[in-house]
Amino acid sequence: MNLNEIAIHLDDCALKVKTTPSLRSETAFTLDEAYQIQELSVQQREQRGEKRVGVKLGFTSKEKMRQMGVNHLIWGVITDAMHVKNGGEIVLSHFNHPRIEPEIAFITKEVIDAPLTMENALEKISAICPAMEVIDSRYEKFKFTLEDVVADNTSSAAFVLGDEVGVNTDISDCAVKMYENDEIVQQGSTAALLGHPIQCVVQVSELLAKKGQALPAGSIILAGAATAAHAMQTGCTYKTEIETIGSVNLSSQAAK
Ligand code: OOG
Ligand code: MG
Repeated sequence: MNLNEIAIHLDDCALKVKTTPSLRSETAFTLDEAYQIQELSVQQREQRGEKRVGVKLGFTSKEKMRQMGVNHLIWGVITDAMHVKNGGEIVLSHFNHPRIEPEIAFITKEVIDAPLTMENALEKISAICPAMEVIDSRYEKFKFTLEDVVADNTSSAAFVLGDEVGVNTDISDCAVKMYENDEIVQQGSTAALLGHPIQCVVQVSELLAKKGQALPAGSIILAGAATAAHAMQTGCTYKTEIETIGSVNLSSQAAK
């Protein structure tokens, strides 16, 4: 398969809720080529009318790296079709094997097109929100190489944002708790995100600069999970509470 055929195959798996064996074993594409495949697969979504609304980072915490055995920061594209409203519903039959992650999100105030530092990154941000990401691998058993997962748009599937707080909120070390109904299923701290979550904005700025790309004002940046991801079950409410930042929730339903 050439890069475009791989992109169409992965997009088809997402659309039809199917899995595929690792593609890397068949075609030895590089990490750069994996990002080209990702871009081509996002273009498939755009052809169906989806709009880009921001980017997401993956493997920004040690817990996530440990869980998946991938030791490298990655990024992907999120679209409007992936956005679920706070308190909304995830239909599990739309996904292969969805997992949920507690995250935080940054909303950008100005275009980002050059490298930022820890000191000036917040100037580009208008608000911060508690968030959760639903990831779903198009690979069998959620097993992939670094190149595979990048090609698969870093397992992007859905996300939910809670109410915004101001940029002066201290987000450096806030306790994170994710609940399935009344039970805590994951917990950690925002400090797990590259040492300080604002570092996630810095990383995005560097990735953009390296690619000569710009992220428009009003975009969402999902900073990555501070804990391992949790496999979603039917008929549950998932809530993430982040100290001083706030909470966000959604529920799961088998089918519609
Ligand atoms: C890749 C996506 C990782 C995160 O928050 O670290 C990610 C995966 O684990 O399937 O979204
Ligand atoms: Mg994530």
